[in-house]
Amino acid sequence: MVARSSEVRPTAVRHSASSRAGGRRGRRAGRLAGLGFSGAALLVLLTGCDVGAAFGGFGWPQGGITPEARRMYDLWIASCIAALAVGFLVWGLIFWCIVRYRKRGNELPVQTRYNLPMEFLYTIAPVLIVSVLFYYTAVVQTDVVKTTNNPDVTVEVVAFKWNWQFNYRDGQGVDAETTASVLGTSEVIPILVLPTDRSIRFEETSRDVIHSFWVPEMLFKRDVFPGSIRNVFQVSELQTEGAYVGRCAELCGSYHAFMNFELRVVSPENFDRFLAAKQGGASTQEALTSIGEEPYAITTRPFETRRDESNFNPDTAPAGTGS
Ligand SMILES: [Cu+2]
Repeated sequence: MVARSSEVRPTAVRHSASSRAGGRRGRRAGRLAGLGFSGAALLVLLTGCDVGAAFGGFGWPQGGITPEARRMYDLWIASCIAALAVGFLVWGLIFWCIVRYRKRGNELPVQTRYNLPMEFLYTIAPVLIVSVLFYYTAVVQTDVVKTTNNPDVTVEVVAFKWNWQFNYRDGQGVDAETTASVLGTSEVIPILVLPTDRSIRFEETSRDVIHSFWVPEMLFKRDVFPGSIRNVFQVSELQTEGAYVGRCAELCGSYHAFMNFELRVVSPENFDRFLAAKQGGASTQEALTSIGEEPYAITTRPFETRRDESNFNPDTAPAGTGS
């Protein structure tokens, strides 16, 4: 829309009349902006790495147990802080404009158009912000999905309706051999025992439909596909011993919600003893007991499937034949 000439006051006249005042205002605005940024920087320094914790992780799950999880968490927290800094700047400018240029009479304020420096700024600034976010996202993502050829432990995750099998392998790929195995049932939650301080490669495959392997404390999940697709990911180490619930994160059928398992992180020495006991023929529960661990899952429990002769395909198949 083109404004009538009477609505546009010549900016050059105003400029000469108010250049000194504008300069003072500019310096004051600069000081204020500097003060704001210093305050924000001081806040970050004072609270250190707890900025995320102070704000509940800005909605991101906390308590990651792998370096990869912590890197993703840090990226999220830094992105949130950057977004908030831009947000406060924009909100501040909006409110400043509302107050500074509120209607004081019938005279129109200076109509500013085709301000090239301004247009250049609000085109370049978002491109720069997105580029920086993209760069750090690409760096973290590349790091998180990185695999190596010589992990310390390789475990094959086999998903099926509706449970898990974990196979400890002597190498990588489909041609490697399983040296020990943990199989979940409707009565016993499968426990995936893994060591701290060692790199671990997960190789995923499904027997039927798409599932998803998810341990929330890894802050990472990956789909498990049937057929020849073998999804692989790796963690450089598990940093904290303990028991962590694992879930299927893909709606895979009627009993999807029952596909829980437990990740039990133990010391490398105990892991070696556990694996030796399994390879010697012990059950998972016996092997866990032998290293002083609880034999059954402590973070979740088997669900009552309520499957019996009266409700499991009563007209078409005897109970227990599956679908
Ligand atoms: Cu599933």
